[in-house]
Amino acid sequence: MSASDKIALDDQARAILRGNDRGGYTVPTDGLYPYQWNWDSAFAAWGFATFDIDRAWEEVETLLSGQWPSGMVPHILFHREDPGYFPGPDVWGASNGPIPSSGISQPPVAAPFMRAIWEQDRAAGEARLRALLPKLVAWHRWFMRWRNRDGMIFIAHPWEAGRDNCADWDSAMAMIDPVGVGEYTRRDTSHVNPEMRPTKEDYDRYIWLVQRGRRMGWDDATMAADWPFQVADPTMTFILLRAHRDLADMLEALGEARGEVDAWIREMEEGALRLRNPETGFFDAINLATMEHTGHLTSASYLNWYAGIEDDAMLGHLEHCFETVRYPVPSLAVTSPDFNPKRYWRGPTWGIMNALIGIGLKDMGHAGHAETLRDLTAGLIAEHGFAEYFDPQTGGAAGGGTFTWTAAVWLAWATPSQGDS
Ligand code: 9WN
Repeated sequence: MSASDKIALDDQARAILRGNDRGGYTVPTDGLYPYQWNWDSAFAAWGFATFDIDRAWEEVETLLSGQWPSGMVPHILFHREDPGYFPGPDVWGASNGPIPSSGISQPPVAAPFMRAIWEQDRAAGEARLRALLPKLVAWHRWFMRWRNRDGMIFIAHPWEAGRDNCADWDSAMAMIDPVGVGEYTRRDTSHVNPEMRPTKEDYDRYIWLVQRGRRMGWDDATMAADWPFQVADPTMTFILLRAHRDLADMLEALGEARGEVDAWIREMEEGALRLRNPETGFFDAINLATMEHTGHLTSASYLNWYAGIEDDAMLGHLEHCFETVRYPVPSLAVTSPDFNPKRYWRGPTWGIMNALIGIGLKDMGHAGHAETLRDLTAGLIAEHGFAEYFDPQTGGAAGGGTFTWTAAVWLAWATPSQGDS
């Protein structure tokens, strides 16, 4: 990549973050996603930190300002109503927190990215971090209380994992009969080619679960007693374990007690290993209704290093993936009968997953693998733009364009400029 191409792409990425800034929070992309999404925002903050540290802090402060009294931090904050997205605040009916929101959470990448921001801004950022840490502790405690099964973290809705139509949920979704869901109008398929989005069968179940949560007042105890979709998820489990480690280190650095978080780490170090499928040897999800492994090798399977877990078999799978897939890491292995290169989380490559996998690899001493993945991701974005996700075989851009988290991943991780410093 020439120096001028690199500068142009860095400029473009910054312009995307600025363009998606709605004042204190960033939307994932204009039109398709007009609200503040939880893990998108944490990525956005990481991206902002490369050129506007104050704006980076502000992003996570706004996100955590939507925290519910239970500690839960919602997956969507509906700051200003927008008819362009379905389901909106009226469908969720969740008024449990200070800002209208959804009733579920999303992968807690906030702690790792807040640590990255604070490490660049130790002196000035300390007071801001100190104010936010209790909120992070409360959110992590909520996961340990309401989404924990033997040290594995489960999701109560496919949207909670952030990998909406992933094959990992198929067996649990098949157990739901979305009777009475009624008529509704999707908005996503008017923004994006329907072949790149979840099917109507998926959406009927997504909305049916939302209607059920709403009837239960999104009350954790009521939901825990009778909830038909619970899948232990490698995204949530590996990310929360990593997030606990970063949180504990930040608490210690600021002179706060870390014992409670250390106990969670120990519990999850054991729990995360339960996600290893004894038949295939790789990490996958478990449908808690049947206790069966789902049997799918997904991009989330490779988050073990991000959680600080070494695994030779996963390294072998990754090397095979590098040899056989032009633009890794596909959200579902290309050899799977369910692989679809265009349909969202059933095949496409996502820059955010690559960044998390790459960070983990580097942290665990696999610098060569991390660099390969970073170079391939940089090439993908440079050739095909700041898309929401990409066809892993052709690199073709898919989903929404001018995407916040792809721009953030570029600035904070993929851009060759990162190697300049
Ligand atoms: C539902 C915003 C979000 C991401 C998710 C991604 C997609 C929403 C949707 O977009 O989900 O939450 O309507 O499709 O799957 O990971 O946070 O970018």
